[in-house]
Amino acid sequence: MLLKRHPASPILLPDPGSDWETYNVFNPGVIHHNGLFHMFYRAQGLDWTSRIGYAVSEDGIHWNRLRDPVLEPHDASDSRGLEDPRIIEIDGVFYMCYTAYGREFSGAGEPTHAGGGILPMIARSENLITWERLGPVVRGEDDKDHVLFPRKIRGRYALLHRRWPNVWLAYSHDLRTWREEDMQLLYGPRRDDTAAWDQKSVGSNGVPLETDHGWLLINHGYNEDHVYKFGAILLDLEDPGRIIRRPREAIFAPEELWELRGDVPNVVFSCANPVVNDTVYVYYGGGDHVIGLATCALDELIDFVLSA
Ligand code: BMA
Repeated sequence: MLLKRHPASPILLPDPGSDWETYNVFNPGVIHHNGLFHMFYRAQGLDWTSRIGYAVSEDGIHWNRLRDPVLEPHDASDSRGLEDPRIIEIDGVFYMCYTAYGREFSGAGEPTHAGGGILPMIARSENLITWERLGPVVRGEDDKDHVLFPRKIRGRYALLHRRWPNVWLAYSHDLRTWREEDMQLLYGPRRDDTAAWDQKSVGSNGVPLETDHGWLLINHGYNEDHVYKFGAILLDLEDPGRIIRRPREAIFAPEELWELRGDVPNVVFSCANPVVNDTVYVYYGGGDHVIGLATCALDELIDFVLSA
């Protein structure tokens, strides 16, 4: 596999001494800013509700965590938890995409992750600790795994989001209004290819990487057996609605015990791939239980995608 586990993995574990991160820490967003790695991770404790914790590191491997979460439920729209943060910075302002899981929904029965109980949310911060909620991208559908591009494209903010089981591209002038006419289907699972690792569903990982060849995306998918793997995709820089390459081969798969077991089996799930000194740092949740790190040289990843 192209991505190699860092030998220190898993690099962050649940804290049995805490009430909100007792059981699971996973799926972190990470941004490298002013020489430090800033991590926002999903944590589940005694009430099994996801909160967003913060940790900081000089080397990306050893972390100092804040005692309290930086984001937690505040009303019925997110009372069941805040999940899977992805972070960008534009002009000194940080934006976090996260999934709110709540009780507010339109439909019959109880809300579930696969229904109207989730909202793909965007929040903003100027200091990484206090966050203001801007609002959701869409309402009333199974839509998550949303991630902003790290700069405006032709004057508008651009975002990838997953309308199950496909990935869509969307544009907005202000991050609050996302119009249906500014959205388009980008790619979907390889449904006709029964041997494909991404045969059932696909979604985005971390923030798209701007390279000379195009936007480099690391993405995820799963098959009928619900085994999560990562792949890579290259999009046109000025028109990310155009796919340049989509290799068939996966670049990472669950192999370690803490990826094959955990709270949910056979899961590697990533919301972060910052590049520092030409190395791609892929942070990911293993088994929805702990946080791992896998890396590769940016050049190698580009060569892999271009040679597909
Ligand atoms: C997805 C998300 C992730 C999770 C994954 C595997 O739908 O909810 O947070 O890691 O399922 O359980």
